[in-house]
Amino acid sequence: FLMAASSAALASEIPRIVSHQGRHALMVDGAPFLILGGQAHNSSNYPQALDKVFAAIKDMHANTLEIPVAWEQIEPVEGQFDFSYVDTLLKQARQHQVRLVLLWFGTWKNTSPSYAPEWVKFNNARFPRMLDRQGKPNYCLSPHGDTTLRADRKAFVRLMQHLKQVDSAARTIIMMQVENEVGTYGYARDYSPAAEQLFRQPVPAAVLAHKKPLPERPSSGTWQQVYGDYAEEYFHAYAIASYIEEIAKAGRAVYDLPMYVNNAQRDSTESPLLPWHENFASGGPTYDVIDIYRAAAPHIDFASPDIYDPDWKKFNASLQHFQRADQPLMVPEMSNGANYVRYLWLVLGRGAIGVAPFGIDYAEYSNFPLGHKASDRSMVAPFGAIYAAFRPMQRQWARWAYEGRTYGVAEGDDRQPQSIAMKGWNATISFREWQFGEREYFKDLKDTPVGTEIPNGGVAIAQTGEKEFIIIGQRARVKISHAKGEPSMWARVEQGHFDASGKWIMERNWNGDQTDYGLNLGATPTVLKVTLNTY
Ligand code: N0T
Repeated sequence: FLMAASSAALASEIPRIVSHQGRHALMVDGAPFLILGGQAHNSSNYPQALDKVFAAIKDMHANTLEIPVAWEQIEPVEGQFDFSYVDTLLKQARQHQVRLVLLWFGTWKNTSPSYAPEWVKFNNARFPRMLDRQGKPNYCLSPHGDTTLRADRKAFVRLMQHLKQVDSAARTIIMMQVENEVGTYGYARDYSPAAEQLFRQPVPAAVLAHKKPLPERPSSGTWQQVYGDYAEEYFHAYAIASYIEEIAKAGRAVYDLPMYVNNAQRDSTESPLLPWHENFASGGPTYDVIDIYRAAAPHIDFASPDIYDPDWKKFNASLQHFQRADQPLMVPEMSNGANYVRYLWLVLGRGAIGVAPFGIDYAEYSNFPLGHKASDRSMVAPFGAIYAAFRPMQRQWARWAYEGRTYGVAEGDDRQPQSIAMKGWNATISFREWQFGEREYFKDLKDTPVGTEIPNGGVAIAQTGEKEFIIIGQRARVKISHAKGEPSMWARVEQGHFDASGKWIMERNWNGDQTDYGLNLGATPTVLKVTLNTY
């Protein structure tokens, strides 16, 4: 009886982010949870559109749906709120046993006020747009508009009040994204009189504490004095982050769900890092200003990258930038293209709290060339095969990630082998190998394995013991050797899965051809429980 009572108490625990020694976990129902997510299209936030969303989410074996809630739909008339869509969404998500991450499309959706109600987006007098250097309004609402902030905050608070009322028991909603891909295209900052006045003030101490002044610059002073050519971007980031903080803080005071922001990135490999030059949305949470967001928005748990560049080096660099001791890594959007499937192994292996390809939705829309040309099952299935393998052990995986036991690789654009240094052991992952033999045995063989035309291999490894590993992957060869060079061999290589109670169920034991040339994972994502020993 006591155990039943305590697990019931745990089941209604509110989701939250926990951190320990620079690693992080998203706690859902009292235990680490791995978001195997998919994001719906932008206009699927209506009851009639949900069937096509949930059908795709189901085929994907996703455990979480990310979907917008638009300001224009919950407050179409000022002061009159309508949560009927949210209620339908919740009901269907529960029927499908899928959790929700709600995306608040408020003042900014990809920098634009398109999702703000009409009474907001066409009233420049009440809800000021940013002004350019000539004093002309541009498309983007100003982060210095107090009335805009108060109106957005009021709507968001009403939403959180409603969510608290209808979801405190079930906890179907596990996280909130506040706004979407904020920043401003084409302008470094607002040049309105209010903004000008603030730009000439000293940089706030909280910012200075997080974001170092440029070399050979004064340690305090105005934005220009401290940050030079970067001042305008940093100032605008601070303004937007502070605005978002007010919204998140007020929302969390009502219902304290984890909250985050997402980012349409700048080039993650640009070196040296150049000042903003119209090459990305200024003021958004790009990696170079995460510190400013940390300083200005303590009620935002993390900033996260939306990844739409398939370049392997850039993808890796993005993850490195956003995975930090002071915030968890999550990829709330990445392209649903076939050349991104491999990145699930990398993201999940690196210990992210979650990932969600974008456009997991059978609405007939394709954002090609960002994403897949198709919008049917053929787009979803490759992601779904991986989620299906992870899903039975998502709780274990999230815990291993929190404990720092996990590693991941995605096949590179160069198709070359990669190595992973684990505790006491090194893994080498190679791609496009035949499953039998070593390359040098068959030097003249020109054939390449079927299904490897594009880079689509990957592996994630959890080191679950001193000599024990859970290996999950596809289209890759894994070899593990002792870090200090002692001779070793496989003790056991069990293929299997975890059952609902978390018990390992062996399906077969790999040996002979299946282990003599490394562990050759095929096209179907496979889970292995591996032990090695030295002799
Ligand atoms: C994303 C999505 C949706 C040349 C694009 C990515 C989503 C938003 N924006 O389908 O609109 O709501 O967050 C912008 C990426 C631009 C990259 C251009 C590369």
